Amino acid sequence: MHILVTNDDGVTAPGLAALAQAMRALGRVTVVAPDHNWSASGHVKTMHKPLRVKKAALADGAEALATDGAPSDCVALAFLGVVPDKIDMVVSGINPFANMSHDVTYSGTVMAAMEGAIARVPAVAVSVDGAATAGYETAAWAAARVVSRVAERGLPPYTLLNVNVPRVAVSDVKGFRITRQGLRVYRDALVERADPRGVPYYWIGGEAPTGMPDEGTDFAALADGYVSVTPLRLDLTAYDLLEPLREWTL
Ligand SMILES: [Mn+2]
Repeated sequence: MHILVTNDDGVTAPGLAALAQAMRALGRVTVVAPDHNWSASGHVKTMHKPLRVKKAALADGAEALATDGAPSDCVALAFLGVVPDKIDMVVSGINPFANMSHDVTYSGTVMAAMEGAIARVPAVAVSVDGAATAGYETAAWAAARVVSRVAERGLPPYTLLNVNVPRVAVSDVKGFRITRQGLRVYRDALVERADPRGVPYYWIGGEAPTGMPDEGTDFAALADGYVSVTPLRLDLTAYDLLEPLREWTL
């Protein structure tokens, strides 16, 4: 199995090195990652400027390729020929701070995995709750568990798994829960200041988001000490709205 590993925090991020190490136990690993932090960059396709690819080193010194494109660009470049060998799976992370609920649309980590789903290979995104001050050991262990199962079972086309790992030791993980997206509560607040010339500028600030730990959700799983595994699909159609909208007789 040839696994493409990427992230949104940049090629030198410790979570990427931890993920690449865990994946090497499961197959051959190629790393193509952004040359700087693209967190919260969402799903990007760079079309207005050239993209460069350079040899780089992970935090542990292992070989990687770095690009000046977004996380999803890294995956697209790999499939379009920057990585000549066939890629069997895309694994993205390990992102510090969970990517749950509506976060997935902002997340460069999850959208890099989604680019893998567009390329029609199984894809997995991995994030750890909080700032990962306890390290990436638990998330790397959980990623290996999920990815080895995906390798056995496969995933339907255009789907991916979004994995969020509690910030506890491996021995304290209660298990794995298959979850749905919960409801994220953002607490963004606009900060308006003046630049040195007196012209106003804006900064999106505010407090860290929270979430509703409803039963069956990603938030509830993490709150209860479980690894959350949420299946996502590219098709965002609101199927329950198709018939009601037809009744509008536009
Ligand atoms: Mn990130």
